[in-house]
Amino acid sequence: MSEFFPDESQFDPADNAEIDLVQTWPDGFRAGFVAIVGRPNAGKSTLTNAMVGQKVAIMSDRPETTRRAIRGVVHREDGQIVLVDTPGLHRPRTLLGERLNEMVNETLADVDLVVVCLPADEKIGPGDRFVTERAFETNRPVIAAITKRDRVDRGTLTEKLIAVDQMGEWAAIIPTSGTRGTQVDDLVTLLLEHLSESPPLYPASAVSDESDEAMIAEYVREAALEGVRDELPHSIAVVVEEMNEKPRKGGGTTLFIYASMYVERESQKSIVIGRRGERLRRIGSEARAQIEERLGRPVYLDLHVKVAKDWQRDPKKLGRLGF
Ligand SMILES: Nc1nc2c(ncn2[C@@H]2O[C@H](COP(=O)(O)OP(=O)(O)OP(=O)(O)O)[C@@H](O)[C@H]2O)c(=O)[nH]1
Ligand SMILES: [Mg+2]
Repeated sequence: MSEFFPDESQFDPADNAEIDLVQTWPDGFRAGFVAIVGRPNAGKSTLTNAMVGQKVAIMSDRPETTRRAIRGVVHREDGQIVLVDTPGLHRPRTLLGERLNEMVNETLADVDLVVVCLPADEKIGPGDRFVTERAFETNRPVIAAITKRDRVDRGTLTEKLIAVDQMGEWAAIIPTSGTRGTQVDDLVTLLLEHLSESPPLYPASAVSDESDEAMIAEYVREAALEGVRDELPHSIAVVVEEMNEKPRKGGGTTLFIYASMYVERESQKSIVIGRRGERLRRIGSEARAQIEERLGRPVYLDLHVKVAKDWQRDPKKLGRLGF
């Protein structure tokens, strides 16, 4: 057993009750940062959540759902993996798109290992080759995860494995299904094998480094993405403006959350709100259910839809929306 304990000389013994940094780990423990990359919609966030065993990143069938590098921590007795789920690497059409790609490149510059997600049910395209090249340029080991394997038969999977094998010098190739959990533990084992011995990087209780506010905004956006088409998914951004506690009748408190949902045009606003506000109400109740589950307490969610004209192309507005 190795042990980490803060240098006692720095502490007054009376403060010992404050120390919550004691961590021990077995010999041979491994830890490191792993980037999860791939083109939009490849199944990166679904795979990340499956490995973490908890939802740290929102998922949707709309491309470019993930807009930040989201860290999720996998804890095992023999190691700890900090997964960094990234936005889908793509040919940018807006300033937002450029910033998302920059986030992927920054993540790639800073990890120990890279996983490239390649969906089993789609042919390898220029987008996949582009991401794969970026991954190999890191000079780190690169593992290919063939995602969504539940969507194809054995024959198709075999063809895919052969095609992927020819793309480069992979450290390993593994077919997975994030939704079914197929080979997800095997992927974790594989990742640990390619990481070096290291003390844990995060406390044993850490699952994600996302703040509650950031996660709340993401849950709202996820609910809003459902059922919208064309350019609208890209145009939606959500910001939590304010959160405060108010006493509840009969004791306890309710958390009041005030969030704004931004779209780029007036016409999009009416689509998001829906007939007689029906759609907005559905978004609100879906998001609220998820927020309550995450926070383990009742919340009141106040959602406003606002227009920030062409925010995806406007540096100032992007800044205000956190990009
Ligand atoms: N059947 C099946 N569907 C999957 C699997 N993994 C992901 N999906 C679906 O594929 C879509 C995209 O999944 P995400 O995990 O959001 O993809 P992503 O790569 O994170 O996408 P971006 O963040 O937009 O780049 C969603 O509708 C998922 O439900 C899988 O293993 N099996
Ligand atoms: Mg994603």
